[in-house]
Amino acid sequence: MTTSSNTPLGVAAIGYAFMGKAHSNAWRNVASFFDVPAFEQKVLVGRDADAVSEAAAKYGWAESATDWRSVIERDDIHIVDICAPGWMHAEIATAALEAGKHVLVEKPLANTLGEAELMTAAAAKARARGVQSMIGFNYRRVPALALARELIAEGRLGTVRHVRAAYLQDWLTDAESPMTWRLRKETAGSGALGDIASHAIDQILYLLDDSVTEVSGRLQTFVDQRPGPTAGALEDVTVDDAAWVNLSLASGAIASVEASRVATGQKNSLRIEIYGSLGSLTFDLENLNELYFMDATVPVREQGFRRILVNEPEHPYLGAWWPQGHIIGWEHTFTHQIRDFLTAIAAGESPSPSFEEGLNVQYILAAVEESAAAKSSLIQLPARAT
Ligand code: SOE
Repeated sequence: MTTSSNTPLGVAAIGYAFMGKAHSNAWRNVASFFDVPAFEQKVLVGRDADAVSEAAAKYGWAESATDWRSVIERDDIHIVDICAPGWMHAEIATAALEAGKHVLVEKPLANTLGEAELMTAAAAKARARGVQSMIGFNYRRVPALALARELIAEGRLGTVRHVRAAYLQDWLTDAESPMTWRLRKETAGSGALGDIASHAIDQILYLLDDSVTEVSGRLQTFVDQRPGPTAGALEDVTVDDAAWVNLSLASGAIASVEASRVATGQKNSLRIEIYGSLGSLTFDLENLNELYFMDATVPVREQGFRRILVNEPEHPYLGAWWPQGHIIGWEHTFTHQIRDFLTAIAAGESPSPSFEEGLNVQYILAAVEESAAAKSSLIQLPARAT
């Protein structure tokens, strides 16, 4: 979609729950810290008129609406930010792209491979008309992880041999915790696999700039039924509580991914360890301002994991925030994401991660499901462009 450079880009966000709130916060703050093209927070869309109107007023949106279809047809809307659950992504994203709107969509790209393929085809067609699209794997915008990618690309780890990634949460540990849309296959697609293993898999592809050739996986549901909205009635849980994945990468490296929403005591821990021939890196999202670097090229008597406080103006994104040592948090990753999305739109460039990159993650998720259903067979993936 082309706009004259002095027309502010009109933004609509769809969804106002957890992710809608995180994205709204980013839209609200980004221009105070980063040099971004002019935009206006026009409209927040949700199904409950009163609740969405209240959220719009709180989160800085000029107005609210309940019908996303009429919003994406509006001439004053140039960007659609989809924070609705996965089962709505394909329909909204394809309609918005066809209407010529730039689209940012939360991860994972879609609930099914078929939907993800349709969305990617729509994104490619729209891109040819100058309409951009991006998937919200926000952890690519953690400064410490962006720094890790730079160090790996500079060869500081030598040849990367293996990666261990684990995304662990515990909000479903209690068997009495009620049903939500996240626990039904038809609304969420999968459980810990699509919700959080997708982040870990995306990180592996991003950090190593690599692709996956072989997949094996295992999925486990520990609590099969949970209390539904009717008192005393239980509903079937139709997604996994935990996912265990092994990956072979085109470079020759191997990786393991563990994801769980029943890892008692773990709140939002995305741990990544990368081991190379010349050094290693470790990271934990619960301490997101820190990256640990072991440089095996220094004399053995001086070796050891060194803590880098990723909080200097030289580090990715950080020059825009506070003086050194004034740490940032989880919400800043969404601000960085909006900054990168707006900057790419203004430059007429395709932002990353693209829908194609989201689709690559989706192929891996589908292969894990296939492998898990077949009880531990190895699924080969064909070579695909990133
Ligand atoms: C819930 O498990 C969740 O909110 C994910 O959906 C997000 O992507 C992740 O950032 C935090 O956990």
